Parts: sequence; C-alpha cells; structure tokens
Amino acid sequence: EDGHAGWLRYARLSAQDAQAYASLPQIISVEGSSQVDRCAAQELAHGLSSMLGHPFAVAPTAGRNTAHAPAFDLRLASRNDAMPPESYRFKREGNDYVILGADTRGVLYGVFHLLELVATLQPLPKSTTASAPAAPIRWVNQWDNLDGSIERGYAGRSIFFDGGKVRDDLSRVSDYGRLLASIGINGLTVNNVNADLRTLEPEELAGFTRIADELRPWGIRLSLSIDLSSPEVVGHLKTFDPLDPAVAAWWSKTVDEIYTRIPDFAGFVVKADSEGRPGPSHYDRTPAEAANVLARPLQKHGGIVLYRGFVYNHHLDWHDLKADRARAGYDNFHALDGKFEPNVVLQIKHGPIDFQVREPVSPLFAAMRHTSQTVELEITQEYTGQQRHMVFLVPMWKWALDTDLRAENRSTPLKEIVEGRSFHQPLGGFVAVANVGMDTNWLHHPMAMANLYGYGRLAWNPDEPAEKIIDTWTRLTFGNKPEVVRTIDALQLESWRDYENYTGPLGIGTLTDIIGVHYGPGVGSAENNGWGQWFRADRQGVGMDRTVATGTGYIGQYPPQLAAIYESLKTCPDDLLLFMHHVPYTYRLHNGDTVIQHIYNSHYEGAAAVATYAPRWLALKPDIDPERFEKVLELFHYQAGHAIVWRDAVNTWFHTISGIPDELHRVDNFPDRMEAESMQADGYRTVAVTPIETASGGH
Ligand code: BDP
Repeated sequence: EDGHAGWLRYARLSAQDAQAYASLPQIISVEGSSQVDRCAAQELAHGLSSMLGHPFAVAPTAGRNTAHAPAFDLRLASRNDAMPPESYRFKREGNDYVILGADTRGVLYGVFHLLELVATLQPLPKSTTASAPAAPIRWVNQWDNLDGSIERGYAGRSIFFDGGKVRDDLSRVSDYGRLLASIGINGLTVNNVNADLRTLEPEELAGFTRIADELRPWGIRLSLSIDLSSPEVVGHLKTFDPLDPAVAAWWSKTVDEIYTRIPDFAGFVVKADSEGRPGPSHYDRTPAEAANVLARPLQKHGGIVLYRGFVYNHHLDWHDLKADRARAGYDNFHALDGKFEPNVVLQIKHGPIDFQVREPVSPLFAAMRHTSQTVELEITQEYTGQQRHMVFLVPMWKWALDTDLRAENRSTPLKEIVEGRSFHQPLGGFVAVANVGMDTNWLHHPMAMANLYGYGRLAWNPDEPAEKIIDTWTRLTFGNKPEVVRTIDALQLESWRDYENYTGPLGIGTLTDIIGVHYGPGVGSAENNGWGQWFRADRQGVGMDRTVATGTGYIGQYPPQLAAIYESLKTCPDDLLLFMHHVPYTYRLHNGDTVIQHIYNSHYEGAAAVATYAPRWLALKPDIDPERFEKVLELFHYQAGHAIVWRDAVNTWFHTISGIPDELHRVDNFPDRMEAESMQADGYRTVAVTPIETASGGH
C-alpha cells in the first residue's frame, strides 16, 4: 500500500468480521440528483463492496416500486425535519437504512460516517442517531504557489499548479476533495496566503474554475487568497485604497465575474500588512475598511472574507524591552471589533506568535465579541518536524481549544468562541493549513495523515477526545488488529510531548532556526533580530517577561481572571512559564526541578522516548504491509537520530550560556551519539559548523 488512499482504504473485512454486516441491504437508493448526491451513493456502493466483498448497486429512488427490496435510502430532509445545516440522521424504517441529510452535504457526511462504522467494526445504530457540525466554516488552506512550489510544504509539489498555471491533470484534486469531504471539510483555499499578484487575472480564473469543478461533487467550495493591491496590479487603477470608489467598483466587478464562472465560490482569504504584504496601512486605512470593501460585493453571492489576524511588525527592536510580537494581534484588531461587515470573519492563529510547539491561546479571541472568528491551525508541520518527525497535533489543538479565556468572567473556551456560541456570532469555525503535495501519500510521513484527519474531526466536533480520534484513524489506516491499534495510538498520543521535550519546553518557543527553513535546532537564531520570536536568554536567566507589572504587558490583554493566572508565578502553568516570565535558571518549577535542570532532563527524556518508536514499530512488522512499514521505520530511525542532535544542541547552548552544569553529568558527554569527526570516511573532511550548537564540539 502506498498511502494514496489515506484513511479511505475500505480494506476487505475478514469473513468473520463481515458476518456482522451480512444482512445489510444491497441496494442504495438515492433521492437527490445533484453531483454530491451521486458521489455519496457511489461512495457508499464502492466502500461497502470493497469491505464486504460482494456488490452493492445504486438505484435512483424515482421509479422504485413500493414493495421494494430493502435499501440504503439516501434522502433529503423536508422542512418539517428541522435539521441543522449539513447535518445527517440515521434511522431504520422497516428493513431500510435511511440516511437523511439536512442537505446534500449532510447526505454525503452521513455516508462517510456509515462507512467508517463498518471499517472500524462498529455496529450500525439501531435507533435514530444524529450528528451536526459544530460550526459552518470548516476550511483548509493550501499555501500553493502558481509555479507549483508550496510555501511550507513538505510532500512534493503542488497538486493544483505547475509552471504558472493550473495543472492539466487534476485527478489528484478530486481525490483530495474526497478525503476532505470524508472529514466534513466544506471549503478549500488553493493558493498561498502570500498570494501571487496574478491570481485575479482572467486566465488564472479560468484555471481556478476547473479546480472548483473538481471539488464541487465533494461539497467543497473553492476560495482564493488575494492580494489587496490587485486593483492596481491587475485592474491597472492608480490606487488600491479601499475607500476609493473606483477600487470598490473594481472589486465589485471582479467578484461578479468570479461568480459567473464559479457560482458557489466561497470567498477570499486575506493576508495584508504582514511580512511585507501590502495592506490598508499604506493609505492609513484600517483592516476593517479593507475587509469590508471585499465583503460587500461577496455578500449578495453568499461569499465571505476571512481576514487574517496575523498582522505584526517584523522589524521590532530587540533592545526595546517593551517590544513584543505577541501583542500585535490584539493591538491591531481589538479596537475594530464591531466595525466589520457581517460576512467578514477574522482568521486568527491559535497562538499569538506563530505555530510554535507550545503557545498560549491568542488573547484576541476574547476581545472580538462582535466579530465572527475562525481559529487557524497548522497541519503542515512547519515548526513541528516538517513531516520527518511524527508529531500528532490533535492533543495540542485540543489543549488550545479547551483553554477557557474567561471573557466577561464566565466560561468562554476557545472552541465555543469560534463556534460562535460564546458571543452569539452567526459565522465562525475552523481553518487549517494543510499543504498536501504530489507525494503519493499526500503528506510524506504516513503518520502525519492523522493530523489532517484529526483536524477535520475536531472541526466537526471539538469535544471529541483525542484518544477516540486517533483510535479511529489508526483502525482506518492500519486495520483493527488490537496490538497494532494499541501501539500506534500510544505512539501518536505521546508524540507531541516528546517533541516538545527535545525541542523547546516551558513555552520558550520551538528553538528552531527562525529566519529560514524552521527546521532543526538553531537555538540562538530567534534572538537579536526583528522577527520577535525572542526568549531573552542571558547568563542569569531566560524567558520573555510579558507581565503587566514589569514586562511587555501582554498578559494584560487577557480577560482579568486568566490574566491573573498567567501574571502570578505561583499560578502560571510550567508549560507556559518562559512564554510569560523571565526567571533565573535556578528558579524552581512546580515539579521541584530548577529551570535549567528541567531543560536538561526534558531533552534527555524526549530523545529517549523517541528512541523507543522504531523498536515498538518493529514489533508490528507481521501486521503491516511492507511499503508503509518500511517508510515509517526509516522515518522513526531518522527521528531518533535527529532528536539526539536536538537534545545536544539545546543542552549545549544552555550549558554554555548559563554556566550551570547538569546534575547528572550528561551534557557535553553526548551519550548515544556517533561523532562524525571521529570516523574515517573517504571523501569527507571536518568543518566548523554554524550555529555551533548543532554539532558536538562545533565540528
Ligand atoms: C509563517 C510562515 C510563513 C507564512 C506566515 C503566514 O513561516 O511562511 O507566510 O506564517 O502565516 O508561519 O502568513
């Protein structure tokens, strides 16, 4: 198996397992005639045939006589059913199995759910059950460039673009749409947030139309990232000032033109005034004014604007002890609350910096009480091992989604804010950056697919436990053998903590190279530059002082009850200590260790934990197909080695700067490490390495 099927393998059940489904009807009757309905019916027929080993046939409802043979009945709800949008219900009517969708997407999601039950050997429900998504926006962003490269993509080139235009062969786009539909995703932004200036040129729009056509049968609406300077660059106007009537007219005309080609177009994603992108600040206008000029023409077509909250100055002055990148989201947006058109949604990264291995939840979420919001998560493992390391991110996302921001001194967990429940917003939901590529298995590391799958599950139901999500994924991906399921579930569930341990613990940031590829240790590289991913380590101590009392005041951006927890060293959780406070290396954590000893210990623990992955995986050899087995094994070996590199780099760096030795005398002894410079290898020579901590002895 090459991983192309992802979790939709529909592997043949054993005769014994299939027995439980022997009495299922073999006809699939479908009422609706849309592309989505047809896709749903065919998927059900294909999935059941493949798993149960005998044919299932699709028959349109119309024309079936009343004394029909039992069937799976795919139906659309009537008004009286009063079902929430995109939801589905299962019920038994005599010998029929009814899948009732609130709409065609509901039918499709019901079908995928039923197939999942069979693939994981669950009984089909006997009494009526229902399921509805937590929020209307469940999107994926791809950061694909028109030239076919992918920003922060780690699995080959773009499935959408090549050589400046949309690919001729879009078969993988349809396959991707199917995977996304199976986890309830309903929107896909196909181009980089750092949008190509040609995105809205007519010839590009023709290509995007073809992509939208591939996605539509899967209930997925296409959206585009756009550059705010398009009226000038594409429209040849003299300005892109959002308050200029000619600019408004250009957007209006352009939006209408898009809808003539793509009638279900979902809208725009906007990155502006950020990391060099042009934006409204150019004309002294606000993000609300920029978002609204886009939103107004989209409104009548049912389109939305996802305006990104990722706006900050990347030329910060490191010498300024009050400067703090984490403050930027709140500082730039909180005063605009209530000033956005109703079809504008703020898309906010879950943490205030940038997808580090551990960040607190952005305080901006609690500040926008009259603005719809989505949380932006990152499936592509930019700072978390780039799909060379296994890091299951669902526990991290759940940790963020469950964080109670205590807005208005009441319970307002992040998940309820983005569901629109906390502040009664009509829109809202989830966006994640996925960046699948042409690699056959989509994300390179077979285990990384659990993040894509898990994201969809959380966007549908953020209350679903991580244990349940991974268990289902493992069964779908590697089969139901108890030993296989137990082992893979455990490995995945441990992996985030392990990665945090051997990279940057205590909320310090990932400690990776910051300026370039964001991969491997580059401890000092975050310090002393304008990008603001600082952790302010000196000879005495470490950590960003973000307190109100003595620091940057960032903590004061949280609602008072949560701010009080973070402000006090007594109550600030260890996991976020160095994000919130600057402390001496000898400061004692709640667990009794000093900060410096914790840094040493956690790095040894993390590397040791990862060294168990390959042996535990090896025990599954008889039960896993050879291709995926070998691929994972190779990556686990690599990760174990790279974790040692990480461990020694971070520990050496902190030993050097603090001058405090490891109580257990490991640091600078480099246990389990093979030293390249002590080997004899033809054609190699010893060179000095920068940053020095990435090689023991700097060579
Ligand atoms: C950072 C990435 C950069 C993205 C940016 C963004 O390094 O490639 O363009 O975020 O989200 O994490 O806009």
